[in-house]
Amino acid sequence: MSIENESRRQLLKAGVSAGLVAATAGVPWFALAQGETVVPFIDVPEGWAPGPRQPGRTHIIDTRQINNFYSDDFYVVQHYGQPEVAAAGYELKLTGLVDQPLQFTYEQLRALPSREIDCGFECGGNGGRMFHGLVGNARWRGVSLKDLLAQAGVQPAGREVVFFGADKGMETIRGREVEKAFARSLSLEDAMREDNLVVYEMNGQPLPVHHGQPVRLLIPGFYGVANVKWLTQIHVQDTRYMGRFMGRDYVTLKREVVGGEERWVENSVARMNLKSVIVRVTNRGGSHRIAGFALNDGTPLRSIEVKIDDGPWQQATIDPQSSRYSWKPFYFDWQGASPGEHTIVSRVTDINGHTQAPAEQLPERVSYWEEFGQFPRRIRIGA
Ligand SMILES: Nc1nc2c(c(=O)[nH]1)N[C@H]1C(S)=C(S)[C@@H](COP(=O)(O)O)O[C@H]1N2
Ligand SMILES: [Mo]
Repeated sequence: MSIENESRRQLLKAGVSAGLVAATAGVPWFALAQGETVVPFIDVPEGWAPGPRQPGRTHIIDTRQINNFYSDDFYVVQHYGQPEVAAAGYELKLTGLVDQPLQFTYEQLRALPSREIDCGFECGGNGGRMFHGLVGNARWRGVSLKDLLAQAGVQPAGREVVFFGADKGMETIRGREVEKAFARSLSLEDAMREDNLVVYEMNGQPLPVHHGQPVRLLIPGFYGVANVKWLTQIHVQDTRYMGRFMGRDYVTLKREVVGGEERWVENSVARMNLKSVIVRVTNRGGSHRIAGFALNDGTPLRSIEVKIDDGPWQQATIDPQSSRYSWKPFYFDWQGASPGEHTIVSRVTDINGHTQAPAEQLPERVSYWEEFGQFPRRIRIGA
């Protein structure tokens, strides 16, 4: 079975109905056809360009330029710089409330049974101000986190699993300057999910420095912040981990009704919200192709739809390479577009009937984390 057929099968299994998956596998919208031209967005300021990736820096991708299901250009975010952690001499420690603390060298990890998974994610801080460019999709290879934890034997008291990176920075906490490593945690239940991997390969290559060389965590369906890069220690404990990136940063603040009471609710950024964005419009002679991608926590999708001006919602086609945790590229062919300015927007619905809402209908959101409302785009069709 070809990779395309295999992922089409997985997508169907994941609940995306056959009619929504393009019949011709492997013909997504990424590569421009002969004579196909890009229609510029008028909501992108003239000259706006995020620029190339640079060592040690945040890297926003230009979502108009997405040209591959597997990102050649994958966003980069880190908070304490990019440490150089060589594979030679690397060690992953598994400590805490386990029967048998474990240590693995890079070679030992690579010798364990491994799995590949297609997984896309975005930064919890991704949003319209960078045209949703803190995003990427890749094929990852690594070993099962669950198997590592099982091998160590989590003791009954173990509740929380903390993942530490090799990168460290100074933090001022209640007036005291202390050195802290980047870390994130998961409940034991979340940590034991089948698809979580400790990965060492990305798109068939060893992880590059900026994506966590030599080893990182991959929690499919979660925002990027969960995927601890330069992973050196996994620690099982019986209390909640309260570090900066769990308890202070990457925390949303929303006005919500809690059991009948209106309250301001703070949440640690975790599972990705259901989201789609349009990133490109092209002129294909007879018609215009509106293209974008959707992301979510892995819940199977029911549909992705596109609306033009005040028209009806119309069914888009989902790239058949899509699978449960990958991004889901989509396109809609717009016939008879009239010259002039238009507003176009997409929305995604999952099998539970949850639909991506217009931003105005979402709860009041004070922080910029988790921007997942509908994202209308403006374009001008030439005469
Ligand atoms: N060790 C470490 N891991 C980290 C971070 C970090 O600062 N240090 N940043 C996190 C955040 S906020 C994001 S969005 C993703 C980005 O992953 P990428 O750079 O591979 O795209 O890495 C996560 N893992
Ligand atoms: Mo992030």
